[in-house]
Amino acid sequence: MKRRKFIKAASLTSVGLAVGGSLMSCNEAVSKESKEQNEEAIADLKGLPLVVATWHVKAATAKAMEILQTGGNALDAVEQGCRVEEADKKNQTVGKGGLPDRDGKVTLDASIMDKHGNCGSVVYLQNITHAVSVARKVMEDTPHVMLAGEGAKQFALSKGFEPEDLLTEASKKAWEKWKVEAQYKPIINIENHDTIGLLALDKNGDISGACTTSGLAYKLGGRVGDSAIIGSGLFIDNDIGGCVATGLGEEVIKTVGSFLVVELMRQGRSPQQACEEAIHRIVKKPNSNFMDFQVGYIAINKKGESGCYSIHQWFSMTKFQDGVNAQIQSDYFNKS
Ligand code: SD4
Repeated sequence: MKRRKFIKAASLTSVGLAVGGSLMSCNEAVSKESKEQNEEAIADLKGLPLVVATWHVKAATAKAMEILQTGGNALDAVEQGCRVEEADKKNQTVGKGGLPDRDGKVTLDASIMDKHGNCGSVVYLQNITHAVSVARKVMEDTPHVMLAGEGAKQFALSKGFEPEDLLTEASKKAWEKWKVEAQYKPIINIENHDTIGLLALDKNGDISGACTTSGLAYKLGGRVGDSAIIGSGLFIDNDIGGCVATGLGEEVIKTVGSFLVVELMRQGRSPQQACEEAIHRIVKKPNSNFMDFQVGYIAINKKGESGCYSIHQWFSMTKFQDGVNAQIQSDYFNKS
């Protein structure tokens, strides 16, 4: 809203200047009003640029902020931020080093969405570390939104991505230990990193988002989660704001969570209120077994406000704004 005012004010001012001095004096009142609108709009943009991410990923938000501060746009920022975690072998939930499915295969889901509402995603991608960059290529270089499995891999190779073995020794060991009992149970995450979702608002007030994951550890072969499903794991509307999800993807998909959060913001809720309502939709379902799983949302709006909320304790958001890169513990539903 305010940015539109700013653009309108700026264009009104330039029209006034273009038509010369005499008209300018006739338009003095308009110019004064425009100047005030202009100042008001600039004041509103003080919290920009802004980067938020799911979990404790300060290196990723720092990278994204560096991109924004050196002239990059929100789309470049979210992609580069995600790549930091994808390359980190110690992060066993994303990219290289991700925990495998029950057959020992590391399969990745990722998505990206820009200020125009363009989007790209990959699901069940194997042997390529930077799934988020493949998703961006799908968005920019194909007429499609989503590529899956072998097709996604062949597409990535055709774009020059290097094939790699993503199963690290540590993840292989964890899988072998899991195989002893081979019980599938989603784990309520109390660690400080997991699927990474990143949202950025750049200096122009434009929003982009991205999400990347190796999905649930020891999932069934072929399983796809929410992270690459536009509207579930990620949604951006540049007029309103953006949202990304983490946690049990099946529950996010069933409620089209990120789209819901953005629509709630469109109806006037703050990012915090919208995230809370989207979590309530999950836990208040009849027969919800929410005690057994975690879901968390983070969201931002055009004003540079942000929010986060989860079902259980220990979800966190990393936020880089006004020179401060900080981990923020999320409020949560289950206080029992
Ligand atoms: C999925 N949402 O594949 C992802 C996993 C995740 O925190 O976010 N874990 O369901």
